[in-house]
Amino acid sequence: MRKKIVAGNWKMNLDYNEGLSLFSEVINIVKDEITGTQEAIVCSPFIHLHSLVQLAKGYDKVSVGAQNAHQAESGAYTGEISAKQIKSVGAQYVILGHSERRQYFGETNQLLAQKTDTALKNELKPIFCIGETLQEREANEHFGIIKAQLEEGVFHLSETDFAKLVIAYEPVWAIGTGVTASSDQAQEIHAFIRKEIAAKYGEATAEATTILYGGSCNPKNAAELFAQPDIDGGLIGGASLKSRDFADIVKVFN
Ligand code: 3PY
Repeated sequence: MRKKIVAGNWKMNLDYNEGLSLFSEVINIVKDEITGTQEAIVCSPFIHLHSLVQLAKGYDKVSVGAQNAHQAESGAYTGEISAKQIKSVGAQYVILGHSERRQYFGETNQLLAQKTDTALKNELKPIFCIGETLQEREANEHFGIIKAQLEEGVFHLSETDFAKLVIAYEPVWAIGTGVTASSDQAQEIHAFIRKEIAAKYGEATAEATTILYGGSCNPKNAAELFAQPDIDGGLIGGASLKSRDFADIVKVFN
């Protein structure tokens, strides 16, 4: 059975102490609630990573991730952070290709392919985000856009490396807008993503790939979304900043 994951994306929120308090609260609420093949991940700003990893020790179903990493191994890239540095503090995951990175920092599928390679080389597991804009959906281009994001971003990987990824479908029109894709709309795209993975890597890999839904996912809509056969959890924005809300979403799988 593939792994169910609820991952929080704190984005550029919370100072150091606020982050530690929130994470401690989250662990306290969810520690006994995570069962079976389920995992809770918190993707924090870089300043929190080391401390969160320390707090998560002993809770093997709670992991920590970053929200971005540079494509180079190291070097003169002022203000950037490498996959190796993230790995060195014990984080296990990294979000790559979030639509805010694509939109505000010009990240392309080609750049994200390089970032994915470097993250994997440094034993970080990418949570690779894909999703269409409102204009692309209205122009009925969403399937083509998703296919290109997969083909150009991650389908160059070997089957073994691809199996280390988590895919997150985040329709751009649902991010930070309060608008959520309906469970039918999300399921339709998740099934499409799984079909594309099957065509490239075979049924077994497709069946084993965790595909998360992201975009205004909250305690009210999570149960219906996660009940869909191809939705294996969520990448949670705003609701991950409130311990109760995040914990309630984690508990959906119980
Ligand atoms: C959102 O829910 O807004 C997100 O962007 C999650 O990554």
